[in-house]
Amino acid sequence: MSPETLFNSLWEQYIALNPAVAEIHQLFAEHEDQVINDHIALRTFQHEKVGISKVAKVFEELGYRRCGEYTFVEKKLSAVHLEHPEQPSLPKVFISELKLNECSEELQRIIQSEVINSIDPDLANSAEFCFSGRSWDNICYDTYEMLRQESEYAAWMYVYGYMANHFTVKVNALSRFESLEDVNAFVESHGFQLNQVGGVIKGSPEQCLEQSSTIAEKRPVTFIEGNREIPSCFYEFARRYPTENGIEFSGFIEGNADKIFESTNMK
Ligand code: OOG
Ligand code: NI
Repeated sequence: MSPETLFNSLWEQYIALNPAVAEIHQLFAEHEDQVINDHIALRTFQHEKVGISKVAKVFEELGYRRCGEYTFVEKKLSAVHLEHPEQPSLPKVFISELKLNECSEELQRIIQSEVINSIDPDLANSAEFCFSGRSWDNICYDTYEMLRQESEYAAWMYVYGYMANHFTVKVNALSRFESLEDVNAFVESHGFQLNQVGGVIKGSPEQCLEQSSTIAEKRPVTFIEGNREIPSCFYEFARRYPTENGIEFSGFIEGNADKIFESTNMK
């Protein structure tokens, strides 16, 4: 699979599930020749069958290299980001995993039996794994609620599974917008809500990265108990600045990311 095919599959899955994202993208496309993606993000569980190594491998086989590591103590997450050294115009990839061994035994038991055991091992070893969505069925709303009390991340994964939970517009590459503030005002003026956790703009020019994101729209999901509306995916906007060496900062910032994760929270 070529990087173009992979990102295309991820994009199609993402906008099919998230009409608000498709609308926002369309609004940018009306004003811009092209809308460049800074990065995408994928989530998983720390486990040899499906962990970061499995997901990262898909990108590594396409020439991506691991460039940064991140830890989120409170959320019990660890993450890496990958870049493509030969094709820097390809989106960066941020992959996180929930450290199951730090979670309650109940959560571990549910994720192991309902999610991990249900994933076809061949699927987990394929490039398609990244956009396989939820390959387990009969999800239970009570279980979703229980997971959510402990980890919004686990609950989101239980419902949606493997997909890009966001794409990110690279603000630097937009010709009609000067600043992230301008982008935010544009998005809000069309009636879309932004994630306010820790302030709308996460980061600063001094940190060489400013980010904002929409709140994931709620989409209908079928549970054993019936249909419920559950936050799905969001859209992010990022502006990068050069570091002291004059080269654009290409990493991520734990303090920002910690808040961006919450764009898919139910509350
Ligand atoms: C990833 C959140 C972190 C960023 O740009 O810092 C992130 C996620 O929500 O899975 O995307
Ligand atoms: Ni992001």
